[in-house]
Amino acid sequence: MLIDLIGVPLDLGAGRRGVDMGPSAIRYAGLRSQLEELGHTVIDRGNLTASIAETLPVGDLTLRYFEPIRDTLIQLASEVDQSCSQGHVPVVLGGDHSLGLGSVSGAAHNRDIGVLWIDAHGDFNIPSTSPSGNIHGMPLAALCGYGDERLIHLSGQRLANSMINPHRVALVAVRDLDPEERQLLTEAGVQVFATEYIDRYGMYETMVRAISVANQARDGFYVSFDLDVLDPAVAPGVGTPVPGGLTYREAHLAAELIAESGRMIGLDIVEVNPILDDRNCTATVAVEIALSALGKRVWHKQHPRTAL
Ligand code: EXY
Ligand code: MN
Ligand code: MN
Repeated sequence: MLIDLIGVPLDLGAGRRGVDMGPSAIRYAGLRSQLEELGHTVIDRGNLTASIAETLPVGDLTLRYFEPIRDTLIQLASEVDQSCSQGHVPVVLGGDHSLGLGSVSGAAHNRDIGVLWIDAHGDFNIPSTSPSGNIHGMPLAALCGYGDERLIHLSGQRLANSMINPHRVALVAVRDLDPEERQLLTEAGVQVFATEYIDRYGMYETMVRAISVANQARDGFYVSFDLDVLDPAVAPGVGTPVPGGLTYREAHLAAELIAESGRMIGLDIVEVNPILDDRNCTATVAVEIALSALGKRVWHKQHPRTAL
């Protein structure tokens, strides 16, 4: 596989500083060398430019830092689109989750894709339902056509063909939704696999179903993985931790099943916050999960009883 690493040192979409250092932390944890050991060819495309909060006005309080975020997301969409067009797999290192609007828009440009959004949160707010005005709580809604026009049409024409069909979106391991965000998810028809679903049916069954939702799209699916989906005991270095998250093994099983499907066209690894982390352990887990999603196995290359 040809893998493009794209760093996005952006934290303007989050409520607290620090995730802008995520790309460095993830690189430092050895992503590139371990991907190469797996046999992949890796091109590190460096970091995109992102502004820093101290130099900017917040702007509209219901869509905080919209303009500088948009500037970064337009760059990102174009990089991801290019990477996919070349038949490469873009791996986007965040950065706050507002970047998912750019990466998935780029992957979806003139392509029919589904989305696996693996996150403690729904990221399905619109400005009028958001309790914070933070754009990292809104990207999935915007991708599905909900919310402020400025977010939905990031750069007008160029991304006009990038809308995601919400029926091809699976939200996995969510456990913190705002009341109106919940209503919007229902209205849109997103398939929500909340933590209680995982408790009942297990991670294997949950992922088989979630993948089958995203996999209905013609050109495969994009995976946007927010580290706060893990339990804070495993991944403490995130800005918005929520108790009751995935175990280390559940997250790996999810990643392994994604790899086995052979249909992932790109991957985001977001919300790693080195300031809040414990000796870079969250970035280290992020790297391990990315490796599993890109084919790393302890032993079985293809488990005999898995048919996806
Ligand atoms: N739902 C809350 C909000 O919209 O402000 C929290 C969103 C956190 C989003 C995180 C990173 O996935
Ligand atoms: Mn998120
Ligand atoms: Mn989250």
